[in-house]
Amino acid sequence: MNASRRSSLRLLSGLPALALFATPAGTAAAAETIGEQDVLIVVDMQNCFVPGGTLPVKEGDQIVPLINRIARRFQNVVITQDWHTPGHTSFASSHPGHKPFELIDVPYGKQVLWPDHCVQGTPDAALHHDLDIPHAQLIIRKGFHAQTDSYSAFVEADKKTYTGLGGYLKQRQIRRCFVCGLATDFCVAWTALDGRAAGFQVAVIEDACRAIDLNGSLAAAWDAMGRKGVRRVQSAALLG
Ligand code: VGL
Ligand code: ZN
Repeated sequence: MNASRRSSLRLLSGLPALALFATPAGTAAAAETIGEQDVLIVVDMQNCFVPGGTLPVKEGDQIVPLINRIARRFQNVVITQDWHTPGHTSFASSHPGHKPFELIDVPYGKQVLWPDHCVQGTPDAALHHDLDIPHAQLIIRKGFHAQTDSYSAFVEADKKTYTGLGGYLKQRQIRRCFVCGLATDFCVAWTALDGRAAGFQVAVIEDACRAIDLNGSLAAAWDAMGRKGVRRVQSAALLG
Protein backbone atom coordinates (compact mmCIF):
# COMPACT_ATOMS: atom_id res chain seq x y z
CA MET A 1 0.00 0.00 0.00
CA ASN A 2 1.41 3.40 -0.91
CA ALA A 3 1.91 6.22 1.58
CA SER A 4 -0.97 8.40 0.45
CA ARG A 5 -3.45 5.49 0.66
CA ARG A 6 -2.20 4.72 4.17
CA SER A 7 -2.61 8.31 5.28
CA SER A 8 -6.11 8.58 3.84
CA LEU A 9 -7.05 5.41 5.72
CA ARG A 10 -5.70 6.98 8.89
CA LEU A 11 -7.84 10.04 8.21
CA LEU A 12 -10.95 7.93 7.74
CA SER A 13 -10.40 5.92 10.89
CA GLY A 14 -10.28 9.20 12.79
CA LEU A 15 -13.86 10.07 11.89
CA PRO A 16 -15.99 9.77 15.01
CA ALA A 17 -19.45 8.77 13.89
CA LEU A 18 -19.07 7.73 10.30
CA ALA A 19 -16.91 5.08 8.72
CA LEU A 20 -16.58 4.22 5.07
CA PHE A 21 -16.29 0.76 3.67
CA ALA A 22 -16.16 -0.77 0.22
CA THR A 23 -19.29 -2.62 -0.86
CA PRO A 24 -19.00 -5.69 -3.10
CA ALA A 25 -19.83 -3.42 -6.03
CA GLY A 26 -16.79 -1.35 -5.18
CA THR A 27 -18.70 1.78 -4.21
CA ALA A 28 -18.28 3.41 -0.85
CA ALA A 29 -21.22 3.43 1.53
CA ALA A 30 -21.73 5.06 4.89
CA ALA A 31 -21.81 2.76 7.87
CA GLU A 32 -23.22 3.32 11.31
CA THR A 33 -20.76 3.18 14.17
CA ILE A 34 -22.39 1.50 17.14
CA GLY A 35 -21.29 2.26 20.65
CA GLU A 36 -22.17 2.07 24.31
CA GLN A 37 -24.95 4.67 24.02
CA ASP A 38 -26.79 2.63 21.39
CA VAL A 39 -29.35 -0.11 21.91
CA LEU A 40 -30.86 -2.62 19.51
CA ILE A 41 -34.53 -3.25 20.28
CA VAL A 42 -35.64 -6.59 18.85
CA VAL A 43 -39.41 -6.45 18.66
CA ASP A 44 -41.71 -9.47 19.08
CA MET A 45 -39.64 -12.19 17.38
CA GLN A 46 -42.08 -14.77 18.72
CA ASN A 47 -43.62 -17.93 17.34
CA CYS A 48 -47.04 -16.23 17.09
CA PHE A 49 -45.75 -13.82 14.43
CA VAL A 50 -43.99 -16.28 12.11
CA PRO A 51 -45.61 -18.68 9.63
CA GLY A 52 -47.26 -21.43 11.68
CA GLY A 53 -48.10 -19.02 14.52
CA THR A 54 -51.46 -17.55 15.44
CA LEU A 55 -50.86 -14.12 13.82
CA PRO A 56 -48.30 -14.93 11.14
CA VAL A 57 -46.41 -12.12 9.42
CA LYS A 58 -45.34 -13.00 5.89
CA GLU A 59 -41.63 -13.98 5.86
CA GLY A 60 -41.44 -13.20 9.59
CA ASP A 61 -39.08 -16.11 10.15
CA GLN A 62 -36.72 -15.03 7.36
CA ILE A 63 -35.27 -12.13 9.33
CA VAL A 64 -34.09 -14.20 12.29
CA PRO A 65 -30.53 -14.90 10.97
CA LEU A 66 -30.11 -11.25 9.96
CA ILE A 67 -31.23 -10.02 13.39
CA ASN A 68 -28.78 -12.44 15.03
CA ARG A 69 -25.95 -10.94 12.95
CA ILE A 70 -27.00 -7.35 13.65
CA ALA A 71 -27.28 -8.07 17.38
CA ARG A 72 -23.60 -9.07 17.49
CA ARG A 73 -22.73 -5.46 16.61
CA PHE A 74 -24.49 -4.14 19.71
CA GLN A 75 -23.32 -4.38 23.29
CA ASN A 76 -26.81 -3.31 24.39
CA VAL A 77 -29.80 -5.34 23.23
CA VAL A 78 -33.38 -5.33 24.51
CA ILE A 79 -35.89 -7.94 23.36
CA THR A 80 -39.65 -7.41 23.52
CA GLN A 81 -42.42 -9.96 23.88
CA ASP A 82 -46.09 -9.43 23.15
CA TRP A 83 -47.59 -11.01 26.27
CA HIS A 84 -51.36 -11.11 26.42
CA THR A 85 -53.75 -12.47 29.01
CA PRO A 86 -56.22 -15.12 27.84
CA GLY A 87 -59.32 -13.22 26.68
CA HIS A 88 -57.31 -10.05 26.05
CA THR A 89 -59.25 -7.03 24.81
CA SER A 90 -57.28 -7.01 21.51
CA PHE A 91 -58.66 -10.45 20.60
CA ALA A 92 -61.69 -10.57 18.29
CA SER A 93 -62.87 -13.57 20.32
CA SER A 94 -63.37 -11.23 23.29
CA HIS A 95 -65.91 -9.14 21.35
CA PRO A 96 -68.94 -11.22 20.30
CA GLY A 97 -70.15 -10.36 16.82
CA HIS A 98 -66.73 -9.12 15.69
CA LYS A 99 -64.11 -10.77 13.52
CA PRO A 100 -60.31 -10.54 13.37
CA PHE A 101 -58.93 -7.45 11.57
CA GLU A 102 -62.04 -5.34 12.28
CA LEU A 103 -61.59 -1.97 13.95
CA ILE A 104 -63.66 -1.17 17.05
CA ASP A 105 -63.91 1.62 19.60
CA VAL A 106 -62.54 0.89 23.06
CA PRO A 107 -62.14 3.34 25.98
CA TYR A 108 -58.65 4.41 24.84
CA GLY A 109 -59.52 4.84 21.15
CA LYS A 110 -59.59 2.58 18.09
CA GLN A 111 -58.48 -1.01 18.43
CA VAL A 112 -57.77 -3.47 15.62
CA LEU A 113 -59.12 -6.86 16.61
CA TRP A 114 -56.65 -9.70 16.19
CA PRO A 115 -56.86 -13.46 16.29
CA ASP A 116 -55.97 -14.79 19.76
CA HIS A 117 -52.17 -14.59 19.87
CA CYS A 118 -49.15 -14.51 22.19
CA VAL A 119 -51.00 -15.74 25.25
CA GLN A 120 -48.73 -15.62 28.30
CA GLY A 121 -46.72 -18.77 28.86
CA THR A 122 -47.84 -20.60 25.71
CA PRO A 123 -45.37 -21.97 23.12
CA ASP A 124 -46.94 -19.48 20.65
CA ALA A 125 -45.69 -16.60 22.82
CA ALA A 126 -42.14 -17.98 23.18
CA LEU A 127 -39.26 -16.30 21.38
CA HIS A 128 -38.39 -17.87 18.02
CA HIS A 129 -36.21 -20.91 18.58
CA ASP A 130 -33.44 -19.68 16.27
CA LEU A 131 -33.17 -16.23 17.82
CA ASP A 132 -29.63 -16.31 19.18
CA ILE A 133 -28.86 -13.21 21.27
CA PRO A 134 -27.40 -14.52 24.52
CA HIS A 135 -26.06 -11.09 25.46
CA ALA A 136 -29.50 -9.41 25.41
CA GLN A 137 -29.85 -7.63 28.73
CA LEU A 138 -33.58 -7.11 29.10
CA ILE A 139 -36.70 -8.85 27.89
CA ILE A 140 -39.60 -6.46 28.20
CA ARG A 141 -43.13 -7.82 28.04
CA LYS A 142 -46.07 -5.72 26.97
CA GLY A 143 -49.80 -6.06 26.42
CA PHE A 144 -50.25 -7.87 29.75
CA HIS A 145 -53.08 -5.63 31.01
CA ALA A 146 -56.28 -7.46 30.06
CA GLN A 147 -58.12 -4.28 29.03
CA THR A 148 -55.29 -2.42 27.23
CA ASP A 149 -53.23 -3.33 24.18
CA SER A 150 -49.62 -2.25 23.75
CA TYR A 151 -47.95 -2.31 20.35
CA SER A 152 -45.26 0.00 21.70
CA ALA A 153 -42.49 -1.21 23.98
CA PHE A 154 -42.56 2.21 25.71
CA VAL A 155 -46.21 3.18 26.30
CA GLU A 156 -49.44 1.21 26.20
CA ALA A 157 -52.25 2.06 23.78
CA ASP A 158 -53.94 4.28 26.38
CA LYS A 159 -50.89 6.59 25.93
CA LYS A 160 -50.45 6.94 29.68
CA THR A 161 -49.40 3.57 31.07
CA TYR A 162 -45.61 3.29 30.73
CA THR A 163 -43.75 0.01 30.44
CA GLY A 164 -40.63 1.36 32.12
CA LEU A 165 -38.41 0.90 29.05
CA GLY A 166 -37.79 4.65 28.63
CA GLY A 167 -36.63 4.98 32.23
CA TYR A 168 -34.45 1.88 31.94
CA LEU A 169 -32.73 3.13 28.79
CA LYS A 170 -32.19 6.60 30.26
CA GLN A 171 -30.66 5.21 33.43
CA ARG A 172 -28.35 3.19 31.22
CA GLN A 173 -27.29 6.40 29.39
CA ILE A 174 -28.68 5.16 26.06
CA ARG A 175 -29.24 7.86 23.46
CA ARG A 176 -29.98 5.99 20.23
CA CYS A 177 -32.40 3.15 19.57
CA PHE A 178 -32.17 0.89 16.52
CA VAL A 179 -35.40 -1.05 16.08
CA CYS A 180 -36.00 -4.28 14.14
CA GLY A 181 -38.42 -7.23 14.22
CA LEU A 182 -42.15 -7.67 13.80
CA ALA A 183 -44.24 -6.09 12.63
CA THR A 184 -42.93 -2.99 10.82
CA ASP A 185 -46.31 -1.27 10.74
CA PHE A 186 -47.48 -2.11 14.27
CA CYS A 187 -45.15 -2.93 17.12
CA VAL A 188 -41.95 -1.74 15.39
CA ALA A 189 -43.47 1.57 14.25
CA TRP A 190 -45.20 2.34 17.54
CA THR A 191 -42.02 1.52 19.44
CA ALA A 192 -39.99 3.77 17.14
CA LEU A 193 -42.46 6.66 17.44
CA ASP A 194 -42.67 6.40 21.23
CA GLY A 195 -38.88 6.17 21.40
CA ARG A 196 -38.76 9.54 19.64
CA ALA A 197 -41.43 10.92 21.98
CA ALA A 198 -39.28 9.79 24.92
CA GLY A 199 -36.35 11.81 23.53
CA PHE A 200 -34.21 9.13 21.87
CA GLN A 201 -32.75 9.21 18.40
CA VAL A 202 -34.39 6.32 16.57
CA ALA A 203 -33.65 4.33 13.43
CA VAL A 204 -35.68 1.43 12.03
CA ILE A 205 -33.66 -1.23 10.20
CA GLU A 206 -36.05 -1.81 7.31
CA ASP A 207 -34.76 -5.12 5.94
CA ALA A 208 -34.63 -6.59 9.46
CA CYS A 209 -38.41 -6.09 9.78
CA ARG A 210 -41.47 -7.57 8.11
CA ALA A 211 -44.94 -6.01 7.93
CA ILE A 212 -48.57 -7.04 8.34
CA ASP A 213 -49.77 -4.29 5.93
CA LEU A 214 -53.46 -4.04 6.81
CA ASN A 215 -55.39 -1.45 4.70
CA GLY A 216 -52.31 0.61 3.86
CA SER A 217 -50.85 0.45 7.37
CA LEU A 218 -47.28 -0.03 6.15
CA ALA A 219 -47.16 3.16 4.05
CA ALA A 220 -48.93 5.07 6.83
CA ALA A 221 -46.39 3.82 9.37
CA TRP A 222 -43.37 4.93 7.28
CA ASP A 223 -45.05 8.26 6.70
CA ALA A 224 -45.69 8.81 10.42
CA MET A 225 -42.16 7.71 11.30
CA GLY A 226 -40.64 10.01 8.68
CA ARG A 227 -42.58 12.99 10.01
CA LYS A 228 -41.33 12.32 13.54
CA GLY A 229 -37.69 11.98 12.53
CA VAL A 230 -37.30 8.23 12.71
CA ARG A 231 -34.45 7.30 10.35
CA ARG A 232 -35.01 4.46 7.88
CA VAL A 233 -31.80 2.42 7.52
CA GLN A 234 -30.73 -0.89 5.98
CA SER A 235 -28.79 -3.63 7.71
CA ALA A 236 -25.82 -3.18 5.34
CA ALA A 237 -25.13 0.17 7.02
CA LEU A 238 -24.63 -1.67 10.30
CA LEU A 239 -22.93 -4.81 9.05
CA GLY A 240 -20.48 -3.26 6.62
C1 VGL B 1 -48.38 -6.98 16.90
C2 VGL B 1 -50.57 -6.98 16.28
C3 VGL B 1 -50.96 -7.40 17.52
C4 VGL B 1 -46.96 -6.74 16.51
C5 VGL B 1 -48.74 -7.38 18.16
O1 VGL B 1 -46.04 -7.33 17.13
O2 VGL B 1 -46.74 -5.97 15.55
N1 VGL B 1 -49.30 -6.77 15.97
N2 VGL B 1 -50.03 -7.59 18.47
ZN1 ZN C 1 -50.62 -8.39 20.35
